[in-house]
Amino acid sequence: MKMAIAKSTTALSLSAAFVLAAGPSHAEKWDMPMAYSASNFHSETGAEFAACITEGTGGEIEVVTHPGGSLFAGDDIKRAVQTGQAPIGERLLSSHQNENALFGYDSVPFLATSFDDAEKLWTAARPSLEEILAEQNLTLLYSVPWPPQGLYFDREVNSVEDMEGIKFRSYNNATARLAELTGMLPVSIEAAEISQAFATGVAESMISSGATGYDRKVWESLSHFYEVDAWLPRNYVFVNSDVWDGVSDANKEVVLTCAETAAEVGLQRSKDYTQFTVDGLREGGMTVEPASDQLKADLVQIGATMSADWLESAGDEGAAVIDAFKAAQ
Ligand code: PCA
Repeated sequence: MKMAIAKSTTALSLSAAFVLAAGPSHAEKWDMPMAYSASNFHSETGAEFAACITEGTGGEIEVVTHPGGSLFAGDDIKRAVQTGQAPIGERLLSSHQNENALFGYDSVPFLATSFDDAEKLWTAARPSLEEILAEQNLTLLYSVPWPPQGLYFDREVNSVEDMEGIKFRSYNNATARLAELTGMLPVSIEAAEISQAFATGVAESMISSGATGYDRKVWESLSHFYEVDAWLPRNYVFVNSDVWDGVSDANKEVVLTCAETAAEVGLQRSKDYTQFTVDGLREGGMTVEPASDQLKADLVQIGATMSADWLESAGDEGAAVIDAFKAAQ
């Protein structure tokens, strides 16, 4: 019996070796750095996208995802792909707002506060963003929104006055500006690091989705989540344009089809996870409720300032995006 098993194992490994040796002649491995935890819905969608390409190209392009900032930290992913250190990657689009204001189009407070509007705004902004990315040697493949952004605190907060002096975790320019305008103290921290930042008191609050709070179990340190629906920022997946140019037409078709599916599946997941994760925060012991009327009114005022700031920095191109979005409503 033992012999038979040993024999068949050898036969198996031999045939596996044969398959490998006889595999596609132009096989390429694409490492795909991602910033968010493996269990996050963007990462799950990315893993399916990767498998779709590997399967669809018959292994000619094998995409391997590296979630949680394990290959490159979130902030380094775009540069890594631009310079060819990684062929493909995923990043939060608005984290590039300091390079070009247009990247922050999705973090303008109260401009698009529902999934439908976020898609319309994305459709309006996409051509300009693709152009900017192309100039940076990057080709956009797909993009998926995060759920609506709400405010997390380690205490009850009913007005902007209550926020004075609170340490606020920011993830892009807009969130840092929000902290400034509300009298809070911004500290920039990647999602992968926030559990520790909250546990050690480096940060005491943030604006983010229910999904990120749930992923990072923030109820261990924070107590309140206010559903503000300020905006729906997006992640995007992009490939180095030189690498992309080298892909055969047939494989490009596979990648683009997988990308289209990922965008649809990711959007649906984002919608489904909105309620699921907000319920999860509640189950974790947090108080989850809409912002008070006072807080809402205060935030609308701050939002108006931030919108004006953004329009000023994004110029004509930014104004054209807003016009196209309004026309689509
Ligand atoms: N989660 C990401 C960005 C937006 C979101 O909902 C984060 O907090 O880093």
